[in-house]
Amino acid sequence: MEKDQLFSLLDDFKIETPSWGYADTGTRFGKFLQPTAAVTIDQKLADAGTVHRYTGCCPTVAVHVLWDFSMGVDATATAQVASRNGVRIGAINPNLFQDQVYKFGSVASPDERAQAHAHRHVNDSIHIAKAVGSKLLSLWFADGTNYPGQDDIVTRKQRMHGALRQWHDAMPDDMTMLVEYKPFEPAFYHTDIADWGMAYIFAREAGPNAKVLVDSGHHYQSQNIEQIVAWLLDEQMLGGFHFNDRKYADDDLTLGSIDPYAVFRIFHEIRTAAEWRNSDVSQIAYMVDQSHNLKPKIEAMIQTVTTAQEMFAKACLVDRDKLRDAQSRMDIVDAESCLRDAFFTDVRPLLAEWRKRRNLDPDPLVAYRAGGYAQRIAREREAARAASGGGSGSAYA
Ligand code: AFD
Ligand code: MN
Ligand code: MN
Repeated sequence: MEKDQLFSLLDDFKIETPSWGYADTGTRFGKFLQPTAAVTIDQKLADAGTVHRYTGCCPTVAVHVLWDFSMGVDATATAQVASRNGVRIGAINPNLFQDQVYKFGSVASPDERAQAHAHRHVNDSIHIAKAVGSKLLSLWFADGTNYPGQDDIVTRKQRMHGALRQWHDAMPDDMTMLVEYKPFEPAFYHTDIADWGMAYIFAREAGPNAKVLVDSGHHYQSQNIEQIVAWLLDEQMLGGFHFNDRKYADDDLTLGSIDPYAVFRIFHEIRTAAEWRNSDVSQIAYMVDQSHNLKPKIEAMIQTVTTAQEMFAKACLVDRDKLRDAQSRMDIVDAESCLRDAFFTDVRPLLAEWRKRRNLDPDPLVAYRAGGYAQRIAREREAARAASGGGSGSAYA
């Protein structure tokens, strides 16, 4: 592949960062607070704007409605804050799992109050999306049960079908619904949207503007994620990704920190669909979904973003003419070598040149660290916490 062709593909490769990735989060065993952690949506958008300023490929920010839009606050004001930070609001994520009424689920719950609460919240979320110019309604449900017999699986399925159809039809025609799946957690026995097949059926049944969201951390260890991606691409049902990595379960490690080759193979399937089948891959929403427990949040976000660029660039370099020839000769080693040669190509010098041509520092992480942003916001946010009477969170500090 010619350098300019690669650079053009890199120009189009945009990755959305999540507002929640800049705030303090933890596990059910506790939270380790960071002095630079964002609290307000203004701080989250400032952090996201900083990541975009150094990487040049993160112009949009996914938001979580309950955490980022206080009731009664004009959503367009938040869109203006985003714009002042050089970014735009991206996917709108309703929160259908935190309120007490969701104890037995949201729309799949047998509790009609929960269903009504969820409908009100998603309709509010659609209004917010319209107000901020977002084209993506990204739905993840914690809905499920903890014990066999707790509720009827198919009755819950039907409740979910009804809600998704209703919300799909409530969206403007230029909005896309993303249906995300997750095999378990927080439900311990069954999750109502547990795998790609269920998400596919729910999206297909909801309507033409619904597609599947693949969260890379939401698969069992043995699952072949790139096969799922290839199938969804061929069915024109791949809406986008939540990028993260995991060694065992769920999704809070920086992308590629455990298995970068798996990330490369996902991008290889996307490039193959584009090059061999002329699939339109331009609308795939590449989004990060990770909430770094221990790493400094902005540094971890820059790591994930630059790793995604690196794996994508490697996948672009696969010699697919040579690959097709090797496959036609059923030469396994030659065919596999086409992928391995690309994967083991060090694309960092190419990425550095791509950045320099766009007046970006060749190494975003080094530039970010030298820029002093972390030190400044730590002082400002500590002062804000002190002024509001918020302590450090430790009994021994
Ligand atoms: C959690 C869920 C899911 C969802 C994300 C944002 O597992 O991935 O997309 O929160 O709501 O990670
Ligand atoms: Mn996710
Ligand atoms: Mn997750």
